[in-house]
Amino acid sequence: MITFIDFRSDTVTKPTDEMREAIFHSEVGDDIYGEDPTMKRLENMAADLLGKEKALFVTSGTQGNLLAVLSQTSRGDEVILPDDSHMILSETGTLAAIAGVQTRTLKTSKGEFDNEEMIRTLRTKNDLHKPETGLIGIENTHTDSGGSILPLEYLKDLHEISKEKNIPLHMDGARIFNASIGLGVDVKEIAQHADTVQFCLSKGLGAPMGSILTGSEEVINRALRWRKILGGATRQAGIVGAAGIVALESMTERLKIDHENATILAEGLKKKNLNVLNEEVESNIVLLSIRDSKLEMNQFLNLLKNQGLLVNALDSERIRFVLHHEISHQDVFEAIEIICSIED
Ligand code: TLP
Repeated sequence: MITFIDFRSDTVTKPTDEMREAIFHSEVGDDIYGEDPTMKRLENMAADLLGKEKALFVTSGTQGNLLAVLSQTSRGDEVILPDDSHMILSETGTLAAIAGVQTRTLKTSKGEFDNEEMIRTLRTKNDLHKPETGLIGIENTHTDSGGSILPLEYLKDLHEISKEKNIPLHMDGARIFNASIGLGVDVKEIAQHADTVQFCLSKGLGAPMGSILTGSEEVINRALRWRKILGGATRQAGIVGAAGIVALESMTERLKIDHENATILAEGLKKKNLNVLNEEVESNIVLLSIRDSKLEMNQFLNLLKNQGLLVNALDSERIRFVLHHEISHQDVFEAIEIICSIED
């Protein structure tokens, strides 16, 4: 049987033995009655880590982002997002389908808006014809540019602009811990520059499911009601919360290994003159362009798969490699050999 090295995503990671042990021993109660001690511990721990008043466990990153919009905007508002953000490209149109907001996209440079353009774009005047800007969204790390990290100075400036206009700033921080490790700063330092932050337990941190939405007590209380409306409230939630606690306690520091492996992969491919799109690897994602290959994307992916490598294509030209704790140094060297052999 072929064993695959799975670069498709960090979402494919399975719970560690320590997580399974914690799940087995977790103390649970009915979370809708507010009686699940493990879930309370996870939410308090997450709020403390991010320096926010309150945190809420949600079933997925998509749900966390949607709740951030539902609890901070009104129907008919516009939400400004990067044109290549996950909230625009890969959340099945939730903002239109459920939140009833109008999305307005702007081009970014590696996830960074042009702040001058942002100032011109925000609509706060009470003009009967125009939607009001209800929220600005950013993504950190920014997947589509290869896991780039938004600089702290940039975040500070953008948050100043949003505060001045009284428009909330939401960070889709699905991989905010990768950003924190990449910058070498506490995650609080990043989270302080957004009003709400969603992060995923189920990606590089390895938990089997769940994300966390953090923010002010007022906003998170609204999100709690919306989560119930969406059918996202659960009962003995500590069963999964227990794995989330292990993820926060023992899986954040090791992300630096994934970043190192991503750098080794990118450098290895560059050495063989393959077209790596990351100028510099900032976190755990490497993008490879096959624009100049004689092979079509499907052929390329099938050849990789036949040799034991699973990857995802972002589009017809770009392949995404995501590093995670189930991919070792040795796997990376093996992968470089396989990828290069396909282009030979
Ligand atoms: N991203 C997944 C897939 O949906 C593509 C992946 O493999 O990268 N924000 C960002 C930046 C994300 O990358 C993702 C998931 C989400 C939000 C949504 O999280 P989930 O899948 O838990 O709803």
